[in-house]
Amino acid sequence: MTSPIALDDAAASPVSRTSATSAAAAGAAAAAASAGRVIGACPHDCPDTCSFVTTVQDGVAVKLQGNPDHFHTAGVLCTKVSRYLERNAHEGRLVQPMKRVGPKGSGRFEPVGWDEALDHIVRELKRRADRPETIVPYSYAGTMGLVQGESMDRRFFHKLGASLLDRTICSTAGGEAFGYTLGGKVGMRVEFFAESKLILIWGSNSIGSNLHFWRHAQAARRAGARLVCIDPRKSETADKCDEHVALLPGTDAALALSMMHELIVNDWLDHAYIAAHTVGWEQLRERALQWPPSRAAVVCGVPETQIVALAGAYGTTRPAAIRLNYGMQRVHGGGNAARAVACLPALVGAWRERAGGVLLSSSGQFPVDRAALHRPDLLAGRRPRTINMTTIGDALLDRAHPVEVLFVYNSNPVAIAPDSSKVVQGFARDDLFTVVLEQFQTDTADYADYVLPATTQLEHWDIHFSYGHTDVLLNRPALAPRGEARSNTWVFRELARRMGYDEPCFVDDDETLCRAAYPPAVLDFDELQQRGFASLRIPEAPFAEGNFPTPSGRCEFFSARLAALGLDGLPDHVPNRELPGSSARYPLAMISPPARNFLNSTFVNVQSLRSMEGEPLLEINPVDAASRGIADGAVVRVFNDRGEYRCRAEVSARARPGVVNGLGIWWRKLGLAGTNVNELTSQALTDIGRGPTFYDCLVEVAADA
Ligand SMILES: Nc1nc2c(c(=O)[nH]1)N[C@H]1C(S)=C(S)[C@@H](COP(=O)(O)OP(=O)(O)OC[C@H]3O[C@@H](n4cnc5c(=O)[nH]c(N)nc54)[C@H](O)[C@@H]3O)O[C@H]1N2
Ligand SMILES: Nc1nc2c(c(=O)[nH]1)N[C@H]1C(S)=C(S)[C@@H](COP(=O)(O)OP(=O)(O)OC[C@H]3O[C@@H](n4cnc5c(=O)[nH]c(N)nc54)[C@H](O)[C@@H]3O)O[C@H]1N2
Ligand code: SF4
Ligand SMILES: [Mo]
Repeated sequence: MTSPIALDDAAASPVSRTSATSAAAAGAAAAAASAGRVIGACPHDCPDTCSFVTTVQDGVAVKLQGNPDHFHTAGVLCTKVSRYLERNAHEGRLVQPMKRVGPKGSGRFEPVGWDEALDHIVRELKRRADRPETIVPYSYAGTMGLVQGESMDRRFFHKLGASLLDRTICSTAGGEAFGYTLGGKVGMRVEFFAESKLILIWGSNSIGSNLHFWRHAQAARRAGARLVCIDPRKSETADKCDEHVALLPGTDAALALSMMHELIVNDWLDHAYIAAHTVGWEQLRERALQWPPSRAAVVCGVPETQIVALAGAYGTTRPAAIRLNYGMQRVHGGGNAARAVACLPALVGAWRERAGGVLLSSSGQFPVDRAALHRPDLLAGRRPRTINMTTIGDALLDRAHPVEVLFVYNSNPVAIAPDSSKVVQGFARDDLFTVVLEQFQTDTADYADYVLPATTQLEHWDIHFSYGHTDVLLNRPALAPRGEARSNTWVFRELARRMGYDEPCFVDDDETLCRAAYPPAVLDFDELQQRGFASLRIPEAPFAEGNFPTPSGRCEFFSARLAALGLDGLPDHVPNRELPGSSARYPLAMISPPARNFLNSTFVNVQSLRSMEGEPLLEINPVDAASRGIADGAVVRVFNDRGEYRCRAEVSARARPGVVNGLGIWWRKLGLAGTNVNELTSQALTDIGRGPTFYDCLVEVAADA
């Protein structure tokens, strides 16, 4: 693995080793191209996992394009990543280690050498040799790459005996719900949505967050399919569907149960499929019969006729497919809601065809060898405590079980974690030693004792899975690292060496880690090296004959595993903790879905993308705006007992009455008053999966005085 993949011109020109040497010298263990076209993978937390091609001239990236040879990418990148070169060359890139010189949060730092920074960090770690649990890693999917995201870092913290991190911030409610129901993050193949005749786009703004799926939905529509969007917000996707069901946030289980009611009373059921391939039908039937559409209409805040029509379409159209996304599980009952939706395809036998069923995430289909990457054996029998990343605010303020050292990478918790005022208070603790390994000076980096500069996807190796398709992608570095930036793996290798860890796994280079990610039998690594991607060999209609990866081998309407935990074995409607209409002081429900031109808090600092988003916005329905004297474009105060946040009101029918939409996770320091939407969200957890409840949040909005 020494030369870049040659697509055309690079094949003719010899690969210069000059930049490769500087890359290696900089510790990237990478052979960057000085000229040619290099195939990589988009690292972002997005279901599409695109393959991209970087054109390099004289060691400089001059073009980045979607790979036309990769079926799922189809030569197209989203607007965000088509600006990746702007991000990479950004003047704000961190290019040398820095040490804090001002108060925490002030963002005042001075440059230091790598040796000084790493030696100091190692001293702080060694000082806690008798209490390693006070050291906490904090990382998420800043890169989805298996190497830079979950390999050397995990090994290092396992050997150290640091606290474990429960990585719940996005998908555990729905993910575990699917585990209990279907057996894992498994389901339809994305490409077969193109053959469906009815597609329910449920809790997903696909045009913004899953563009390459939208392509298949459009193909289906051209062939006569009907598209229905189920979302409290009239999103860009809702605009383009045939129908929009604008339910209240957190009421999806009620909708799904009343759809089941209609399937039962009209006998739109596949009795043979239910008998052969499901568990708990009688109990589910009884539960669903308690949910006539008239009842669900009140709970969901949508017309009864719309529910009846939706159930009718689902009961009588073949093949019918559901694209579920994580937007619907960020509420108290998110796990139950995902379970209720996951039951629908089995009831109508949709799984019999490859264009029927449901897809939430495809990631469970990748046989990643996480034990080889993470090496949990390095814990050597120790069982450190686990910290839930969603409640990092409370964890940092817990004096009984102190966190003394926090090591943040691949995440921006000060911006993205709920209940920011607590998070900020925790990060501001003078007795907390914080290291932030980052590409940019984020809100989180402002609170670091040491900021360490990280490489980008154009500068390091990686290997990828996907949660929206079923191809493995390889990412080769196209460029030498900027300045003194180093890859995550380099940093943890160096820390391990300085700690005196002598296990051979701590010297694995990135190529070795790439190869360790998948068992050789499932992946043709040569093909991957040649093309940059390789498809998993998996069936087209995985559950046509049952064979669910659950304990029973069936779709588990009733989950004995949930019942054994003392939870409801059947899916139910579990209302929001902050129920719309339940509070006179805070009468509006706020959801805060992604902004189209940002990726979580990534890209907020990229000027061209920020210009497209404008300013932090709150969409509010004309009726709710009028009763509060709020004009379109006015600065408003959005508040609840947890805090307040200022942004601009957009008076718009994109918001349904009673619900306001705060778009995107802005960097606090780039917002209007130094806060963002998470100042308002709570640390309460979901029913299943210990996940966040960002969209279970009551607020009031007032014109700014
Ligand atoms: N452009 C862009 N793309 C992204 C992201 C981004 O920030 N920007 N984020 C990425 C990440 S981290 C993830 S996890 C994925 C998936 O990301 P998701 O967060 O699922 O993103 P969306 O597809 O935008 O879907 C969220 C939709 O759910 C709706 N919604 C909110 N509450 C409810 C509810 O109670 N019920 C229902 N039915 N709908 C509800 C919102 O209005 C929104 O339209 O997308 C990824 N892709
Ligand atoms: N209110 C509200 N809050 C939310 C959500 C919401 O919908 N509403 N969505 C939630 C969801 S779904 C998610 S997934 C989380 C996302 O939260 P995070 O996972 O924290 O995602 P980002 O905000 O994109 O921050 C990722 C950071 O990683 C850095 N990074 C990227 N690549 C590398 C690398 O190779 N090395 C290092 N060291 N750093 C790197 C980037 O520069 C970036 O600052 O946010 C959650 N927060
Ligand atoms: S963010 Fe998603 S759509 Fe955009 S390039 Fe990356 S994988 Fe593709
Ligand atoms: Mo996410």
